Amino acid sequence: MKMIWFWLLTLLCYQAKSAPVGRRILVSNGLGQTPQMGWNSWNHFSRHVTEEIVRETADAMISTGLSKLGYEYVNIDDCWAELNRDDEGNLAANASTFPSGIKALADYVHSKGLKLGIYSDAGLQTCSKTMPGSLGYEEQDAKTFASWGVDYLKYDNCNNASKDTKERYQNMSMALSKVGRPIFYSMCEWGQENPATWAPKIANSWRTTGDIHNNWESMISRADQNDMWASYAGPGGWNDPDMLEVGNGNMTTEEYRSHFSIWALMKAPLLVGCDIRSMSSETLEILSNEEVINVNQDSLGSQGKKVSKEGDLEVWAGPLSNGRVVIILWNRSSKSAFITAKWEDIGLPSESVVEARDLWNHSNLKGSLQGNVTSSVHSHACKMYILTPSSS
Ligand SMILES: *[C@@H]1O[C@H](CO)[C@@H](O)[C@H](O)[C@H]1NC(C)=O
Ligand SMILES: *[C@@H]1O[C@H](CO)[C@@H](O)[C@H](O)[C@H]1NC(C)=O
Ligand SMILES: *[C@@H]1O[C@H](CO)[C@@H](O)[C@H](O)[C@H]1NC(C)=O
Ligand SMILES: *[C@@H]1O[C@H](CO)[C@@H](O)[C@H](O)[C@H]1NC(C)=O
Ligand SMILES: *[C@@H]1O[C@H](CO)[C@@H](O)[C@H](O)[C@H]1NC(C)=O
Ligand SMILES: CC(=O)N[C@H]1CO[C@H](CO)[C@@H](O)[C@@H]1O
Repeated sequence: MKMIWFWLLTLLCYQAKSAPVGRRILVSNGLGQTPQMGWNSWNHFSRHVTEEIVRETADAMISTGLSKLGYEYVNIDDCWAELNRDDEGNLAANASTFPSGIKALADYVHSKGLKLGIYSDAGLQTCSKTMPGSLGYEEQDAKTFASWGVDYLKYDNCNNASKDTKERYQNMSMALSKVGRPIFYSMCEWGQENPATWAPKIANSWRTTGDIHNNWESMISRADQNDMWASYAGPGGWNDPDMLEVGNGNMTTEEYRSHFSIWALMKAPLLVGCDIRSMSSETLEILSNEEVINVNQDSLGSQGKKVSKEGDLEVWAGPLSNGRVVIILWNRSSKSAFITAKWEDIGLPSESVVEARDLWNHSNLKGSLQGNVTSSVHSHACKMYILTPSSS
């Protein structure tokens, strides 16, 4: 009997590793059919999140129109709880920053038609060390989250007590599966043990990188690290190069546009990391580009990749539903340049004739194209097109 289980597990693992998208073995909560969209407190508020910020952010998701575009999760990151568990061993919200408690906050967020996310850690304490982790308390904490009406768990990797990583993440996955409420499971293991190869069975997304920082170098390095795992992503489970920095003010508008475009093409979670209560119109314009969001949320769920590179000139591409292809021409150098995408590099037959749609200019290129497309691209900027094969 033991032998049969061993065999079955080996077979499942092997299939998960080698199976193409569509036959992957997936976590059974049914969530994440497209990459998750929403907001998270960390990139802007760090340790200073409060229930007031979360409530006002939910309001702003509606008033800015972001919720209509698919942004739905409002996620609290680290530092929401008291340092110690209560008398019954339950996590308790910080009485001064979350005086109404998480249940009341979840009710409020739900009343807006949005979903509430929370944070914990697969260790003894969270990364800030101001609150307990869930290691050894997986079932109790999962039940607590469900009883509060939580819809999403980001699960960090600090203070691990030298316990096996896969087991730590798997135990929370099993605990979540037992609470009778679908809870999106976002693993934040920083890509240390190549989670793309084992996480699809237990989670809806998994970080492939360490934390992003609000600068160009950090952003492009997260994109490159995430790119390596493209073939493991698909409906139900996504690679996560970390949350968006768009709107946090240390990159240029063109750089933030590139950041958002590449995240969308990579089928990365689109979790806004700025203060949406007071964002600029430029930030809102980037975050609410519906044509780019549609690429991210495309039903095919295939992660686009870097397909060619000459120095700092890069072409990224990926298939979309209905035989379309999305491409990004990305100039990472310090001067503007012409960049060419060749059909042979982006998965189109050489004889294909296509129409091209510019997703940032919201216009169609004149005429049809065959063999390649070329455009001038400013320093650190990108051009993003959808190519649609002509019907004849
Ligand atoms: C709870 O919030 C207060 C007010 O911000 C803060 O001083 C305190 O350190 C927090 N407690 C924990 C355990 O983080
Ligand atoms: C636990 O954390 C330490 C320190 O960050 C790290 O060196 C070690 O690899 C981790 N072990 C596991 C099993 O995750
Ligand atoms: C995972 O859960 C099992 C069953 O409760 C337990 O025996 C094991 O120690 C847990 N593993 C870790 C790393 O906590
Ligand atoms: C802002 O960007 C600069 C240049 O890329 C970088 O050196 C700096 O660390 C960034 N600041 C923050 C807060 O990320
Ligand atoms: C944007 O589209 C218009 C046509 O709608 C075109 O005239 C213009 O050149 C385009 N600009 C860029 C930068 O592609
Ligand atoms: C013309 C020019 O300087 N373009 C830059 C954009 O990227 C290319 C690709 O390597 C660089 O060669 C150029 O420096």
